[in-house]
Amino acid sequence: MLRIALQSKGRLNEKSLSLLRDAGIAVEESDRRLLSRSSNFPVEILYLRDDDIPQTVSCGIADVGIVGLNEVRERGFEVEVMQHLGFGKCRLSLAIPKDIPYDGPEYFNGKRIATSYPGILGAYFKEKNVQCDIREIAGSVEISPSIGLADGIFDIVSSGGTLIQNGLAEVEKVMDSDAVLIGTPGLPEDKLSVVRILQSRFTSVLRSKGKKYMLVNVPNEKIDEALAIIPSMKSPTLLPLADKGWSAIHAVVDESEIWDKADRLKKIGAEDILILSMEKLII
Ligand code: PRT
Ligand code: ZN
Repeated sequence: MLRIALQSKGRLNEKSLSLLRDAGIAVEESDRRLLSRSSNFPVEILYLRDDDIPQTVSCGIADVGIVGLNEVRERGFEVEVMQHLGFGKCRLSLAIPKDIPYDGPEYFNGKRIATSYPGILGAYFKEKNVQCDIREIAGSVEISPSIGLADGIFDIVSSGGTLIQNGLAEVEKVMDSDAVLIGTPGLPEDKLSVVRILQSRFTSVLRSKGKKYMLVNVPNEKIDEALAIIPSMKSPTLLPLADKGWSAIHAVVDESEIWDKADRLKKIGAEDILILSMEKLII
């Protein structure tokens, strides 16, 4: 039985559960006790605050966990980062009041910076050889400059809206973060084999995101041109139609490119372009 730690509530909770469900692992919504077992896969889920996940995984109380890379780096516990999961994307940045001129990290020498991430910030300033007064605070970091508690902040930024609302400008990005799958270093082989299945299912789920299945009928003499427009993951499927002289191409394409490809295919004489949702892409 593999034990996986997830955030109990908060920004990563719902997406972590969705990822497990999309990977075919039954997790009961109503069953949000501290520890619950999947009915169809050998995992049990331990629900924790995200702050506690790196340590719990590092010492082996949970075998794996899903948490923001920022928390992993801040806590500094020894864990293996096994897979980037692509959700919970954000960055950790330094920001100062927007009207103050900024000329590089040396600006922060002698300044007071409020943050909930003193570990990451301390390491960054050490590398830049900047001496700064780091003030650790637990929440509402973004209001610290306006109430005179700090000269700047170091915090999570996603859209940037919170900084703008508080009259701050982002001046240095220190790290990018997303949700990651972490594991206890040196997991035994029986657990690793379950982790590998989990990772391969996650990869399939992540690969199918933003993809569509395209079917298009083309005159045979235009097949080469059509194939150049729809490069596929592997070679696209080509099937003859009952109507001689025509073939159907089936291919997986990025959703963002659908309209552009459809317009170009129509221009070369393609017809009946059908776009279907793709639920899974198992490789
Ligand atoms: O209760 P628990 O301790 O488990 O949760 P938490 O309150 O500590 O964390 P939570 O749930 O807020 O965030 C969990 C993780 O989500 C973070 O550690 C990041 O890895 C990730 N994440 C992604 C974010 C954001 N985006 C985000 N925008 N975490 C926080 N924010 C906050 C940020 O602190 C700031 O206040 O959103 C604001 C900025 O957003 P924008 O869009 O205005 O720039
Ligand atoms: Zn937290």
